[in-house]
Amino acid sequence: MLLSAAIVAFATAARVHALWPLPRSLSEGTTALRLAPAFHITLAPSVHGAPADLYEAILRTETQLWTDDLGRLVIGRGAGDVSAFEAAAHLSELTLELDAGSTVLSITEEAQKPIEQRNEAYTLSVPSNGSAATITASSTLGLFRGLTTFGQLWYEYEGTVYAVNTPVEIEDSPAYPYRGLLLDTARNYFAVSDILHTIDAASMVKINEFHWHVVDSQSFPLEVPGYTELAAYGAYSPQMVYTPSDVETIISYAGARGIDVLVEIDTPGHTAAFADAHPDFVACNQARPWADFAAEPPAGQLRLANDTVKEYVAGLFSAIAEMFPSSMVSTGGDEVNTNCYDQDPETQALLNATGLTLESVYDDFTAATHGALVAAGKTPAVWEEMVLDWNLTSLSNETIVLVWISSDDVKAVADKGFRVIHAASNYFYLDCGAGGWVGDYPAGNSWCDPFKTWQYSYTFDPLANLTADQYSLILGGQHNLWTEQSSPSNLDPIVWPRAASSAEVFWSGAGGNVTSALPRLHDVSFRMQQRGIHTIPLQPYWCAIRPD
Ligand code: CP6
Repeated sequence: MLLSAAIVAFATAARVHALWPLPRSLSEGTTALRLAPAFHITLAPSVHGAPADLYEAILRTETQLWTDDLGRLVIGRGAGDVSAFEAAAHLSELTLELDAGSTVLSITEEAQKPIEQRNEAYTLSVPSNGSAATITASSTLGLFRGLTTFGQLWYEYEGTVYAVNTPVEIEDSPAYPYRGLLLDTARNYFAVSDILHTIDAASMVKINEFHWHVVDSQSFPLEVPGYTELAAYGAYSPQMVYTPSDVETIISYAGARGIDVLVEIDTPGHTAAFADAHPDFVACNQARPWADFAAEPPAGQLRLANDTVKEYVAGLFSAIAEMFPSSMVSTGGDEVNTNCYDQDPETQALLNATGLTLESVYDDFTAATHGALVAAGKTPAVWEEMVLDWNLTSLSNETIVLVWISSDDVKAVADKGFRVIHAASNYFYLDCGAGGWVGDYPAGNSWCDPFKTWQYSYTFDPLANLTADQYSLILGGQHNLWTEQSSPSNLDPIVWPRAASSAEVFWSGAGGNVTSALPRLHDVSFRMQQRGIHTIPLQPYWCAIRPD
């Protein structure tokens, strides 16, 4: 009797394990295993001189194993039998091992490597008889991804920690090297703690890039050494500023969790906030009606025909390159409004005096900003208009292009030979971020209506419409939170767990099945809640704990 009860409970539980993103190769059994009270994670001699961030990740994992209480999913609605788990073999050790010949760098250093050099692959083996589990990889970043997966195997119930699906054999590596999340901190301000909290959640689903859209027309909350007047005048308040030390905190917190920070200083559009410190730098500053000059109020774009402005902005990017260790920096380039420059007497006077076109001064401006980045060893990233709407010869083939207007535009960007990040509004916008203006009523915002469910982005095919020789141009993708109508109040619920859907698409590849993903996503959501992330429910609780 006891045996059959145990089998029922384990079979039930095996279907709700919380692996997310799904490993690329997974074999699992139906035997329960119990974590020994003295369980600990050890390092093989190959991980000599292990970096501090790996030790910290081990300690966090050890703690979370005992504190993530997902027991209700196993025991849910009284279907399980706790005593059956208590008879299981005890696991007392997990060993982390680096492949022979691997260099031991920190997780942070590995995560900040150029995108094509990152190595996130690992194998994980958990025998069912209680002998040591192992994670092997050829980088500490791979070991870290393996630790994240290992943590997802366990459920805690009243002080006892169980896995329900051993033996487990996993061989895993991402389908795409870039799996991001964009947060806009310019429309509404987010405290450093909100950002760290979001990084914690992102790391749980193996997101590896925090795309920080830090400044925009409404505010300039970034204190940049040598350019401190921009935040001094352009931030919402002296409290709503990210200091260099805040930035370091965010970068190192993210790095230790396998996440690189791609900062964006959006130029030459979306720059009205520069005018607070430098009114002479900005064309059509606060011009009305704003909709004639900009996508959002307040209007204002950098006077890119002016050499002083161009050199200032190039210098700003050099300073940004020093602040951020990532190999990539975004210069923006979206939604540049031509009318703003057509109506700006200074820009028109400069164009008339030199005989240059707007397009060619935009080219010079880009050559200067991207030149500053390349001189600092960075790869520029831009929004799609830079390659599709403007005929800029200054864009090098190395430039990484983020597609936002529509996923249909990916093909055209790839046809030009550029590498692409999927960020399209028709799949990956978490809200109608550009909405909220009085004039939008009652039309709504056609860009990103309707609300995108996790199922919708989950069924996205990153390679749709492309030829096989273009596949390698697709670096990955990201969900995006623009924050015209978001703040710390709704940050967690608007992002989580929906952003986990793209994290799985770009780790596991296309073709995921929403029906089998649903119980796993319930578990992601519950595990996030255990760690203080206020996720939205996917369904009534009844569905999440239902034993069938
Ligand atoms: N801000 C910036 C935005 C948007 C973009 N850039 C945006 C545009 C349309 C929608 C949502 C957001 N708010 N700087 C486009 C990349 Cl629907």
